[in-house]
Amino acid sequence: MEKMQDNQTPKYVIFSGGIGGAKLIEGFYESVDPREIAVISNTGDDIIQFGLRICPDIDIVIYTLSNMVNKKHLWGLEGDTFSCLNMLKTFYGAGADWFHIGDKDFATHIYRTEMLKKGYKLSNVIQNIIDKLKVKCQIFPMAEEYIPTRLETDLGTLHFEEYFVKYQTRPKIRKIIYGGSNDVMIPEKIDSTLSQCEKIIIAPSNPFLSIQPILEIPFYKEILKKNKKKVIAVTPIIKGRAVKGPTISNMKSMGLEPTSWGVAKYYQEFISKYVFDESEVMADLDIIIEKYRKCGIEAFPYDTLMNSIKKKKMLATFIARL
Ligand code: FO1
Repeated sequence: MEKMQDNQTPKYVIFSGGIGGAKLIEGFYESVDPREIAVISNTGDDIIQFGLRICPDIDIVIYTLSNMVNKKHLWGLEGDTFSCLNMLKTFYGAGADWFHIGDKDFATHIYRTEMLKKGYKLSNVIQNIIDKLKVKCQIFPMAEEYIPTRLETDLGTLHFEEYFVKYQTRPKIRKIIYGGSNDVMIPEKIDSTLSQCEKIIIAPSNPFLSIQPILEIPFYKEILKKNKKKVIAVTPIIKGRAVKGPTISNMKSMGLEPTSWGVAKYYQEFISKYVFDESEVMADLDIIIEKYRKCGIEAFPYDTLMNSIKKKKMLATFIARL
């Protein structure tokens, strides 16, 4: 492939949440020149623990691409220990360790928090961290500010991570309170990167809890609608089940059809292509394709279950060629 000039803008911009998005990003990262990739990451999961700024979705992508991620959980660092967290329980009480932060992981949060306190923008701090961890693609937070997603549930108003981790997604979500608004600061270069890239890919992340926090910032929804022609989404649902996480129950509580079709409808106003799982092609493929076409979406069946690096690369390569 042709050598990329450093000042060239990335070809592929991937909107991503945590683990599902990180798998597809890894597929791209291992298939094309990493400098052709830019990630726009949800930061609605961000949380302040023990006075430290944690960016779970960004860290999952960074640790995955630097091959440091915990291979079992797909978040946190491989081989991490938890002595610091155990000692913190002495001061904060037994329940203080509901969010498992490892000793090495603390280093990332300490460094990030210190840099933010010095006045650096989050996007600059992330750039610094990926330089130090030798990650070769660009990773942007969706906004410079701390704008966590909160959830109104039957247990009261919860931070996203309380819902997701502390209460293991058991609470019933009544309303999602997004932090995004017109007032947030979009990291520099994102506007030109989105305008000049070849493809914008909505990764197979939770549409409501990982992608919508980004879209709640009007700038993104508008620029996606304007560039609809180059927007491709990948289903996070295969045969009525999410690969991971509470997407199905979220869709039911939002009154949406909990299927890959339901997700495409949710994204309909700003996507022109959609990749759904080939295992769903039971009836006549033409009927399925026609159903999507009627909504202005060109749909493609493919193996979207990314349970090996080979399949992550195949899916990424398939998308890159659409
Ligand atoms: N996920 C969990 O299920 N349990 C945890 O204790 C946990 C800790 C954690 C610490 C740092 C970090 O960057 C991510 C962490 N995650 C944990 C993952 C995270 O909660 C979710 O995977 C994402 O927020 C969802 O995309």
